Amino acid sequence: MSSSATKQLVDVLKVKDEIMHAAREYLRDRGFTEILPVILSPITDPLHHDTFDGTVNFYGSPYQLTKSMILHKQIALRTLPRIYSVSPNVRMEPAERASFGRYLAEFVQLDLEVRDASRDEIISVGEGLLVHVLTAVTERCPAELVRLGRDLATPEVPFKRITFQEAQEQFGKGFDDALSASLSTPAWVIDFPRSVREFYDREDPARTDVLLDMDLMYPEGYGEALSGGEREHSLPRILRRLEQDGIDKERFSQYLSLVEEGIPASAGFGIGVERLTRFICGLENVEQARLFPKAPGKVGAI
Ligand code: ASN
Repeated sequence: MSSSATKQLVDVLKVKDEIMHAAREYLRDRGFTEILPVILSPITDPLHHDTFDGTVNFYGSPYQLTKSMILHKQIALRTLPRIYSVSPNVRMEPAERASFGRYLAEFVQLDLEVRDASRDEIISVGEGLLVHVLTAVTERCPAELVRLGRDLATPEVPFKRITFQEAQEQFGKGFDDALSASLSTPAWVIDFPRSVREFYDREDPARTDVLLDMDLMYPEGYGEALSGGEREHSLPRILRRLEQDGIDKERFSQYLSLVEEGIPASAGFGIGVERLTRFICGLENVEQARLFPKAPGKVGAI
């Protein structure tokens, strides 16, 4: 690595450290408890897009590397009302995605969930968290930001909202990049159609093809920041959604037994730590946001 790249990495890692410190500070002040991440489990997020599964032979049983902690977050809320985890995720995306500059095959999500929360409440947690982190980094890392050439503005809340349908009408299919490039402050995309998201995102009772979920988009073309929403928690609705998605319910048998016993209603989101670092530091590629990056398809990285 060149000495200028090494110097940049030192600043980026300092900013990332401050991001995590500020995020933990914000969540702890609002009654969240940090839970330790799950790395191996017979169940994980099925995701809606292509990834190759990371399967480990766990004493003769296939266990998967975590793709997101969503199902464990729902179960954890049986024990604690407001939780978050700094959760390593492995998503072996198709190799072409490395060229987009925002995918890592191994990344970390700050993944949170709140019992009995609505989407609006969780949207305010997301806005407050981002504003707190941006303010803290601006105050505590001024020299690093100057060296990185980044002049950050703290956005005003509430952030603008646009529905999935409006975004598609204005920016076309796969609108993320065009929408993000058009923004000068972060904005929410809400109301995704059921067909493009996972079985755990809750349907709007008034419009069953629309989900009570959301993504946050960064401005300036940095793309998606986070995904989340309200969750399905009733067994019959979850079983119906699994069937509609053509997913064999046996794959989730341990989860479904716990849902049958009862899991609470909830809402939450997961925000990608490296993407947040990339946005705050103004980096070209998310691979510059961590030590030991593993980009899709790039075999050999340690
Ligand atoms: N962590 C996200 C959520 O809470 C799910 C994901 O990353 N697929 O909704």
